[in-house]
Amino acid sequence: MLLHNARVATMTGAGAYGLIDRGAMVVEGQRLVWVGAAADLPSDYSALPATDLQGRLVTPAPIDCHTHLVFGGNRAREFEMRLEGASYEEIARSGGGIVSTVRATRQASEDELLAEALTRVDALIAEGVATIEVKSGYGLDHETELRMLRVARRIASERPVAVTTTFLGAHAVPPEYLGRDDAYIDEVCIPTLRAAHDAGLVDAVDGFCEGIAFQPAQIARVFDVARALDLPVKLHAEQLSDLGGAELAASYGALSADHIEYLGETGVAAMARAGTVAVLLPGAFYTLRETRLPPIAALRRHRVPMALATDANPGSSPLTSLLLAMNMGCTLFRMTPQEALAGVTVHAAKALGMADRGRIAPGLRADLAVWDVAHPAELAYRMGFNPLYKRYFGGRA
Ligand code: DI6
Ligand code: FE
Repeated sequence: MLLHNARVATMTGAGAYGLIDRGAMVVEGQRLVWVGAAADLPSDYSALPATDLQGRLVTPAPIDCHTHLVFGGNRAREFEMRLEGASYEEIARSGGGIVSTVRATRQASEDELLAEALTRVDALIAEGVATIEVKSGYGLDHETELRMLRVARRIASERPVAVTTTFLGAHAVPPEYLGRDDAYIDEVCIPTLRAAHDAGLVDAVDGFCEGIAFQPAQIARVFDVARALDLPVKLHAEQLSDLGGAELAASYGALSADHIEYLGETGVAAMARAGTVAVLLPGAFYTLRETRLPPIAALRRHRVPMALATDANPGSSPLTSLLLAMNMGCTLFRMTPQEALAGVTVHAAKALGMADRGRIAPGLRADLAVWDVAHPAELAYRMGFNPLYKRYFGGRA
């Protein structure tokens, strides 16, 4: 198949957006086999069935590389409590927060969790998203953690989207282990990780390194198991305070360190050395009315790739729009529109360790988004507007 008459933001090479003005793409099966200026199209491709994209912009299909979109219930009441003055940490310490979603998730059946998750997945797909990372972490017991991961896997058979799963057993201490967090790690989190891995349900391992969650030494015990199982790691680090989480993650060669508002220069340098991606989550920054900005200047200086994601979750980021996350990345974090687009394409793919997507180049998956805009900066510029015209997932419209 030939796609032509398009402006193609390849997100490759050195130029802005890797833009090809009068571009064409050749797709064979699920893959791109040729990308370039229409004038250079080899003649043997010119007889292929062709689609005229009428000058529209084509980008790699966006990738949401950090979500918690499988969960039961919602936290609208907690939203009200915060507006009445309670802080996110106070609510968490008084038995609300993540633990309240754990209660609702434990009570929900697999089918109920799937049906609710699909409403959020559909919102992402409507913006062209083709790959979604989904975390566990609202079960915090053997049975419910595995149920969440099975639901995450089922999403990919219910919808034309790729899903990567992340085990987040070290997300919070469940009520039955209150005050016994080490016992939770050893008796529940680690054995559940092994079982989920045996069941083929785990692509990566995450943790929440924070005063209201787990200490670096506890995260390290989970990461040691991940390493033994040959699973990549990533970490919720420096979201509310600086515990040295990003540096710890980097020492395990982490795919990414996520949130990182409180990250300092040494942590940034450690990430640069390890090739760890910075996943920035402006939806949580916005919802929690955080004032400390992630260290964008230091990340740029150390050439740490920056990804952007929704962090879709019922507490700190009830956001299911990656376009809005791009807008927030620019307006709140002062990222450039080009950084924002790279953040949901090439760098999001890197944050997931997926080399076969996130750019438009021969050999890569034909996951493409076609937009009714003239210039890629328009994607991050508008708010609450979705200019998606068409989406290709593995070459299929
Ligand atoms: N940090 C977050 O922002 C989410 N998880 C985490 O470790 C929030 C999860 C929640 O509040 O339910
Ligand atoms: Fe998160």
